[in-house]
Amino acid sequence: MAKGTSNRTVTRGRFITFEGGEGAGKSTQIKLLAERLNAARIRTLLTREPGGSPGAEIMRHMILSGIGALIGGPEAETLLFAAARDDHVHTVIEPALAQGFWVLCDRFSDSTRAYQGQMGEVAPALLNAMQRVTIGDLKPDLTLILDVPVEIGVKRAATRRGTAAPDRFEAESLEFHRRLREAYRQIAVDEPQRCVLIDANAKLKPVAAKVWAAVQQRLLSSKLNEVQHA
Ligand code: T5A
Repeated sequence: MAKGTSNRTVTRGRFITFEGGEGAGKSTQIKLLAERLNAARIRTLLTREPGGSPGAEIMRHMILSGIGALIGGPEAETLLFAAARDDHVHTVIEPALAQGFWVLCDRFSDSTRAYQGQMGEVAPALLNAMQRVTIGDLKPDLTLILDVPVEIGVKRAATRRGTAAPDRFEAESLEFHRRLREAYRQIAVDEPQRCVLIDANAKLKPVAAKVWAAVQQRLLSSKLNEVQHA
């Protein structure tokens, strides 16, 4: 073995994504989960989409301004999301997982399925092709879908926004948000091994407890045993 190298193998980290409609509480809950995992001595990386890498953060501004939809319609917007994801996956997510970090991502490919697939009515063939190019075999180990009634989510998002103008998606109709909620609920039904639907229509603490229970049940029990026996 070369001088200075080690034969210690690093276990790949776990990949957890948070999904849901506007104002469901994803950003709030993902931070609480990161704190709990860090307290359990699990190294975590908190990231988000669109964005999460320097290049993708630049694209985020373009996308949320609505320019993609304006100049090229839903397909062009889908390509912008895919370009941002490609950079994020290859420069941030995959390297972090390989170094053993648990990656917590605020929105990922299910957002494209729900928003552009269901709402933008982009053809599944284009969505599948983009998914193959950007994420390949990378699938979240666990996806937590936060579910709230549309009126509550929209109200929460408006409160958080204050006097700022709504972004491209926040400005959509209530009917849009209702169909979006259904799209997410369908993803949870279609992929029960990967997804857990969390009732997020409650105060912060009970929602955080449900998130933590799902992580413990799906991913953490074996990991905590490893820590205890280390
Ligand atoms: N998009 C994204 C696509 O169309 N396709 C894609 O492929 C991707 C990746 C991103 C937009 O891009 C779209 C989807 C989005 O529209 P964004 O700015 O990143 O937009 O914002 P969102 O992810 O949409 O975040 P939201 O605005 O929906 O908010 P969150 O993160 O769900 O909610 P959060 O935690 O910020 O909470 C909102 C407010 O509610 C309060 C919080 O304090 C905050 O003020 N709150 C609660 N209040 C009461 N009870 C609770 N339990 C609460 N939890 C939070």
